[in-house]
Amino acid sequence: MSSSGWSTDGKTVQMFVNGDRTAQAEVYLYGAHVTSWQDNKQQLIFLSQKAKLDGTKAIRGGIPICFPQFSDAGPLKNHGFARISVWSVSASKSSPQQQDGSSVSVTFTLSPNDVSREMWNHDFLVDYKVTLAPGVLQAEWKVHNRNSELPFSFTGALHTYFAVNDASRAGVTGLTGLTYADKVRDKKTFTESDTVVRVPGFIDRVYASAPDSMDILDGDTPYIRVEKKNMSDAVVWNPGADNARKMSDFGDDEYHNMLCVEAGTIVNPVTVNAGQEWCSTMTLSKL
Ligand code: TA6
Repeated sequence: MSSSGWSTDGKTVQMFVNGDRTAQAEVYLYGAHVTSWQDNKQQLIFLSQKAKLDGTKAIRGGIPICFPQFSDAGPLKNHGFARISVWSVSASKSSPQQQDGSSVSVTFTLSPNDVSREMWNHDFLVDYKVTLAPGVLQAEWKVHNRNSELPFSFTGALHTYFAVNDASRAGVTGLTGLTYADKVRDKKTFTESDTVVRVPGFIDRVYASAPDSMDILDGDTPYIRVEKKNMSDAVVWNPGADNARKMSDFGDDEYHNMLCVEAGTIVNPVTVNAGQEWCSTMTLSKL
């Protein structure tokens, strides 16, 4: 008999599924930030040993929520304010509940705060539902425009840091033929010619109109599938040695053990009219 459930200490939410295949996940209320996803005891998400977990800066690793701006694609702070805000748990308000079956979902909610009003003065509500099941971690995020009249536009991404044994052997499939902006080459655009995008060291590419399913390879072995709905673009990032040394919350050698493959809406901002909502999903599957 499978059992599943969640608990919280007010700072983090621990989610679990127990059965013939166990799964666990951890989410910080700061940033609604997934910091761990273990499937059958294998850690699939990278978290820097030097990550700040005290709310003083964005958590390095896990799944940062980039909203309402992706990276430096606008006037706001890099990746916006969602990942540096404290979210609330909007699932059942009562004590943690056992949920039948072999999956558990917890929904986190963000509404305007002093930081967001300073940066981006809109009346918004973001719901972020994390679902854990054997072999699967899913994030569904909804952005509601609660302005009375004004539409708003945003860019964003789920900036997932995957744990890999050796980034130089990792790869990403599904990107062949796409146009990408290459931050390593002054954001000039190129067309992807490789069937498998490998990680030569520093890589930082925004692929436009990426497919809704991409596989991360460990060597030539399929490792994790990234599926997205209603997010048009994808990012592949590894800081490489030089940038790793410049990040105070990232170990000098940690770039060997992580690869970011991000689902996002980056190239063309999303516009949400007053009273409307935008919804997207990212599903990660252990292959
Ligand atoms: O998603 C890739 C990227 O935009 C890189 O350009 C790099 O800046 C990375 O995000 C990390 O950004 P952060 O603000 O978390 O250091």
